[in-house]
Amino acid sequence: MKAVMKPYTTNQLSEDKMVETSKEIYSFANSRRSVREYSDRTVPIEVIENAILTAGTAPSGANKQPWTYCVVTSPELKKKIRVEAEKEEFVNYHGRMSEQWLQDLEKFGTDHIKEFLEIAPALVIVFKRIYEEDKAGSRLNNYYVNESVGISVGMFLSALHRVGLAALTHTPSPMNFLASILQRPENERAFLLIPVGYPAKGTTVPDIDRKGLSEIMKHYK
Ligand code: IYR
Repeated sequence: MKAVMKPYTTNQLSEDKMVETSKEIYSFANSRRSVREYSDRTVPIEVIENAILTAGTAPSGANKQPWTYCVVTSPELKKKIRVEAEKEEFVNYHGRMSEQWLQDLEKFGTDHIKEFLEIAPALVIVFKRIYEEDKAGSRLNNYYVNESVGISVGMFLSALHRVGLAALTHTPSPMNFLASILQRPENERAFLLIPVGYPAKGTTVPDIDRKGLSEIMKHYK
């Protein structure tokens, strides 16, 4: 089949303006932190919907858009999710994670207790769609699913940060319980659980550093 094309152009800026804008974007991105303590203040659902629409603009393998964003605001479901997540995390922190892993996490002060799963006004559970089904029930492939969903979540987190909301990329592991609780179809696998809300009054974040440019960029001229 022949590709159907349409014209496209980018927002053209002067080089000075590009440099200035890129610095602003970096400075803003660098102010984002993962938050583990939330206020119970509700968030307009439209804001979350728009952030999900933003996430849905991510590039994906063959434009298959292999993601489903489930938004949980029901207190009963949040409680269920917390109970199941804490069961798994208890086992993680008491034997499933290596000594080295536990040591690496020390500076974050995390443990198996996940209060934020009940307090944050919304839990966004991102599922990757490992395949699709056509009307006859035959399997259709998706491609580069982890890469695609990872990029999409990055855009989601940036959109939330831009409107002043906090989030956490939480990975209770294994995450199968999320598909059961939310009754997701067989082609979906939980990818990340993201509490969304306002930071709790007076919350703090670990005092950690980001790598410098020379550590994360190698320029081949
Ligand atoms: N999933 C656990 C452990 C954990 C793992 C990593 I890697 C982190 O960066 C943080 C925590 C938890 O959420 O506590």
